[in-house]
Amino acid sequence: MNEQLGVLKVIVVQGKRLVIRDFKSSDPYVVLKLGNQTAKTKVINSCLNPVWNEELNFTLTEPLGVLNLEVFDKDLLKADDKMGNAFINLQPLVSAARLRDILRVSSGETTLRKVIPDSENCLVRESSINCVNGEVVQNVWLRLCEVESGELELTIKLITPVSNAPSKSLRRRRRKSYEHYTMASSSSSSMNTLKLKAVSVTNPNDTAKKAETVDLGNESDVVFIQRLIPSEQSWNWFHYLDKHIPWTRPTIRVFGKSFLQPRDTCYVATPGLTELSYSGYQPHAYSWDDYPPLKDILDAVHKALPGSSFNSLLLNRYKGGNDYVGWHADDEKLYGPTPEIASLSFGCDRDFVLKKRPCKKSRDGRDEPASKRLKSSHSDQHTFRLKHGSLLVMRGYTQRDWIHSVPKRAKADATRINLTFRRVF
Ligand SMILES: O=C(O)CCC(=O)C(=O)O
Repeated sequence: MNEQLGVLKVIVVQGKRLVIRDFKSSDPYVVLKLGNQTAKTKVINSCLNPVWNEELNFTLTEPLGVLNLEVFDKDLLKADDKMGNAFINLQPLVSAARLRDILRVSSGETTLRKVIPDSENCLVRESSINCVNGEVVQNVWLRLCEVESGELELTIKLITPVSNAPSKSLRRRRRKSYEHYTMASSSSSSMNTLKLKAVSVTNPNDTAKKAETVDLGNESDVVFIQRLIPSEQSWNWFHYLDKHIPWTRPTIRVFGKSFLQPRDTCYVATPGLTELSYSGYQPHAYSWDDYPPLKDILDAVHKALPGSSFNSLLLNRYKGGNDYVGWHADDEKLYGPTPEIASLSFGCDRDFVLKKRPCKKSRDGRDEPASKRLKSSHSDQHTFRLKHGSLLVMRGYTQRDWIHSVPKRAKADATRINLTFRRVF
């Protein structure tokens, strides 16, 4: 279940140099989206530099991801025209709020951190996150994408209670956090500035403590680490992958029929390995060097699983709850009889379901007679909630004896990216 964190207030202040979509001007309005919540400003007629100064509110739930916005030109007789879009990752705001609590800042104005333009946002220029009388506030100018020109000014306020005596859940969250801040404080009479250096540390001992092993019987098991990668790092990787990976949605063949695969995909492998092929589709193998952050992600997975040495990676992107992967096993010969498959998830939570194969295969791979088939029972199925930054590892004979799926989920309305690391022999 989502945990409520407070309120996000977004003031849509103004737009500049918006594009012309009607004869000489446009009638712009802004749509903001946070997870499954949407809010709109009013329409301002015939204006390319509109001033809205309109406040739109959202409920905060965890994980808090990205605020997306789109600008439209209102039309009466046809569909509204697009005037560009932009996004901003809210994680820096969340870590600034955490810092406000640690420092117990509740009055005056203090600069908590700076955010620079990068792949995490559409910032036109650097912006600071301040604590203003206890509220965490960021003023930003965002450049509109997929359009010739246009910028939008927003003031984003994170309203969460300032806790001098941190709540149980905050203490828990702090304990869980792997981020350590080093601070040097310099102050002026009206404003304090804290210089922050965020260092992300994955402590292997902590990781080991959080690992939960589910014994599936017959030399198969699953290891599950709910949060291997800290949230902010996970969002950085999510946005990099979402933007830079050459996603494709191939046509595959299942039971003799052609289908569009119900998710985007990409394959990365060390050169010279046996080629992967599934459901009549042979993906092109990109190199690890094509997308260098993949090597950092691979290192993090290797660190968490001592002794592992993965050399290939299948990436899947689920653009919403209608995207899914049906029942299957990763039992291709190129992975050997007892593959270790490590599955790392970013973005929207999704269920991962494992169930015992309806027909048990014997050790040498032949199907046993129908009389010996296992009856399906409740204990023959396990569901794992794969959260942002989680790692699930299937080991032993899991691919021979079990099948898995990520089913459709109407409520999963945001994007999820999953990386399955494998070793090809
Ligand atoms: O998205 C997931 O969690 C599972 C992906 C999967 O089953 C696969 O790549 O074989």
